[in-house]
Amino acid sequence: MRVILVAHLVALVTAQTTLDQPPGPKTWPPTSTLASTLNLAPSVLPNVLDPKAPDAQKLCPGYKAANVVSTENTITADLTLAGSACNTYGNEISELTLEVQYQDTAQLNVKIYPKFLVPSNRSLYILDDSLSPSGSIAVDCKANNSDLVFEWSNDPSFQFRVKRTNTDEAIFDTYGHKIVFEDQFLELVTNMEPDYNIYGLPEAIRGAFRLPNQYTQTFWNQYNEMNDQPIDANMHSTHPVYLETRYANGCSKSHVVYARNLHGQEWLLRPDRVIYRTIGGSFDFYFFSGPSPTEALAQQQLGVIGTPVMQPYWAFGFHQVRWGYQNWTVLQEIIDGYAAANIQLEAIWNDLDYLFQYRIFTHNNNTYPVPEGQEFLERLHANGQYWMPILDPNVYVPNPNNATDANPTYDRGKALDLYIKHGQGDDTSDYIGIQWPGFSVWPDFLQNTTQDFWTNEMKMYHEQLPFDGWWLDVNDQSSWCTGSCGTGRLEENPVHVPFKLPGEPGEINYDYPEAFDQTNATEAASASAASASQASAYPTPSTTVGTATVGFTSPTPGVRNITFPPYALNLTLAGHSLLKQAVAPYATHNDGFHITEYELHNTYGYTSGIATYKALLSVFPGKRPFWISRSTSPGSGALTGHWGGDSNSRWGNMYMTIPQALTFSVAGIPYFGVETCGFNGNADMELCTRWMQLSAFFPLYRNHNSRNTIAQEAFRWATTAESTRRVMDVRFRLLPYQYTLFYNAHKKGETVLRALAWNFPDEESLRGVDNQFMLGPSILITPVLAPLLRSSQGVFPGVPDTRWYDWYTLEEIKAARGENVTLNAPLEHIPVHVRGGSIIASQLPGNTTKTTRSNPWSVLVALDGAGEAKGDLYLDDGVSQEPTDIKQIEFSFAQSTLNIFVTGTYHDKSPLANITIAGWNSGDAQCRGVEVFAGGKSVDGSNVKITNQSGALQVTGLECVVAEAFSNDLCFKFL
Ligand code: MIG
Repeated sequence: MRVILVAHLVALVTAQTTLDQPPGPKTWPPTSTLASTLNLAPSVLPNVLDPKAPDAQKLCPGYKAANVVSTENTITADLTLAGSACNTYGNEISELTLEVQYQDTAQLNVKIYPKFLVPSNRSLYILDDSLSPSGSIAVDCKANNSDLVFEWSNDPSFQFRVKRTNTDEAIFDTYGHKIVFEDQFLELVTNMEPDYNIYGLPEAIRGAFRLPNQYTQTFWNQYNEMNDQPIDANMHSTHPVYLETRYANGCSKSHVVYARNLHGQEWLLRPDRVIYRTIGGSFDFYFFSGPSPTEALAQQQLGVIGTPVMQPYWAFGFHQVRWGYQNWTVLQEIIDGYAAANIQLEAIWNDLDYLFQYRIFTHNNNTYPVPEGQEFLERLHANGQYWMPILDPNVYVPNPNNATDANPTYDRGKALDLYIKHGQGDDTSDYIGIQWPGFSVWPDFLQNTTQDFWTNEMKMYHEQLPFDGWWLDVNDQSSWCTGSCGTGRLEENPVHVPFKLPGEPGEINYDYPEAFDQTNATEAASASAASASQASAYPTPSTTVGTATVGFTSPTPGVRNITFPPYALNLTLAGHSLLKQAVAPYATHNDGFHITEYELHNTYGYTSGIATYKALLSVFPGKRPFWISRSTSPGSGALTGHWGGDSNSRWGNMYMTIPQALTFSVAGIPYFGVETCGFNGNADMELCTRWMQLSAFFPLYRNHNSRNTIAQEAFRWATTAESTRRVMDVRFRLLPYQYTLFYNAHKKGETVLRALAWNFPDEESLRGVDNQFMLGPSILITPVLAPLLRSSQGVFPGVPDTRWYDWYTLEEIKAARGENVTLNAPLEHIPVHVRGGSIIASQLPGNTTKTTRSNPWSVLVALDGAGEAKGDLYLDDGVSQEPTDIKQIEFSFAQSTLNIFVTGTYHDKSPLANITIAGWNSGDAQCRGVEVFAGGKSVDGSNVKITNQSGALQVTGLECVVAEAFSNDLCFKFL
């Protein structure tokens, strides 16, 4: 077996690249050979799982710092190898540069990179700004006014710490560990305090938001078609960033650590340390001092990765999609279904079905003909609704022997020679893998011509079928064969993907959520019988894709192996291969240095994203691009949102969407949502009801389903429909609030979905809470996350100092600190609470965001213990890229008076109808009347009605009193 394996390897591993010799002293590549003690077998277990794997910390010498130069805001030094090279998983680099920058009061950057850097050193590819944003020194930043301080020592080898200036506490500390820097392996270890609290490192599906202290996160973007939603594993996106919170004496401090490197990598969380390993690139750490969690997250966005893109208002409506909507008529039926059920629908989305044989920028002439589509879209747009088709970045290569198989999009790209190259042997031929349409190529978004190509394709398509945005799928660079498998085989095109599609014989899904056998015993029994007979008819469902044999190599001096690097990342795919189900690591870009996917794989989501964003700006000049991306990396939040895809219709998957969403808040991508009711498998009424409730509080609210499972649109079950109508009412009333949160995120780096611990940072018992979450500072959601329950449980943070009100009844909650309160939650109901001290402006919900935006306003004032509250509201036209006409409104309530302070000129035509004050009764006198002042003058308020119910004061009829809802110096005095 071993012999066969090795033979395969020799055949496959032809992608070895010789490193270029750097200028300067010939100390690198090193002359020493592999330490014989390492004894790496050709095929070893992934190192993180292999107890016998060489330990670079023990074997490597580390570095010594010399020639240290400090300025008022930088420190630089030479780092020289402190002994003979260990070459554990690559060639050790003997001379490095240390560069420390005090970039801002709360931001410190530590870089370590090879001293002799030449751009063609592909294995050492230092992340260019065009691939991910970086930070720089703020004009007036000096080391002596920083919140952080860099400390280092050479004893026994170079090590460093980043400390808080005022407390001397180290937030990052490599003391006692070595720096390991090889061409295919970098390692650095930071000491952690016992029982540490860290959050982030997306993308992964995990059972907890607070990361375990024994956990490994691998990053290599992959789409595992055979194993949807692997838990705790690498997924589609790479965000090497975490937030750490430390509690002491009833207070907390938080900081963010961001390691700017997008090579394949691993974060090993261990009880007393975090071990950071990458298979290339450099160390480029950013530290943000907080000290509150939301401050630290804002600093990361403002200082380096960029603040989130401003979404159009309609992004916050409700979206419906499924794989399997066969034609325009079906789309119309879905739209009509929602209208008949009186459930809001903002946009109808298409999966691959609308395309001609899955080829991008085409349409299926039989099922999605253009003339019918144009009529359909005209109707849709006239109703204030939108169409969002799917877009994949791969381009189908036509069969050269079949003239009718032409693909003009391919031809236009080919004429510009902009596809990613094969990278083996003949460097000029294209890399041809397999994607949905068959053998396909991938645009190389590093080339300028690719932007023009992408923009042009989009514009031409829009002239035919005026789409409103895209969801860009599979830009994690999935390819379902190994290597450039289409080379020499194009006459077989269009080949079927090398696995069965959902619904094809043997792939019929009989899965139902847990407890379905109790709620629907008969149907569950017949599904399980059908499932058993399918299993016997198709005993060995195909689970292997491609033919690569995978093994890992011993490092060869001076040579690197980018197909099977010596350090094996713990990827989910068979053999932990970098090569499987994705464009191969040796495929190259046309950038003059022929940079390989080994370096750039995890950046494809970002580069395809920039191209898509810019192309959309050309299609819709002056308008905010609306699109979401399957694959993201630091910087993507400034372009797009993300969907946590392909979830299973299971209760556990629904719960795990909360930790997943919160990790994307850490990564600066607030426009996040999931496949509501689950993608794979059949949902049932109860799961779909609860999931529609939960997702209603995620910024992206989208129901999506796979092919050939049972339909799960919100109107399919009467109870789900009723529950959705109720929760949609809450969502729509919160639209202005959510939109304002996005504006604050965009302008100031504030977060949208928040962990309870972020809004109440000193309450240590909240550090692991993820069965509840908050939308902004004021709205607390306590969803039902398990079957058969008619209640949910949660805590009310901040009590007794903080008051909480039930959203629906406005009754005040009575809860003790830390008490796990059981809340009544019949099927149609999700518990939602408003935090005392908040003011929220709402509009009466219409059937789309558009109609909602012309409805009257209400203001909810939720009083705190002192009888006060405040809030803000941002308004603009909802679509302009850089709106010049905006309005910002500050509400404040104190001493029984609501004051409204307005800046900006945007004119909103809707009147203010109602004011509701929650918590009015406690301690306050009964209200007898309200006096309205506009611009200091009293206004006749005789039409105003005042009612007082369950502690909430309702003032109605204001629309006749106040002409414009929010004008300056408007003031309401409650007598
Ligand atoms: O290979 O288009 O996450 O939403 O339905 C990727 C088919 C397949 C993955 C997306 C999912 C979509 C599906 N796609």
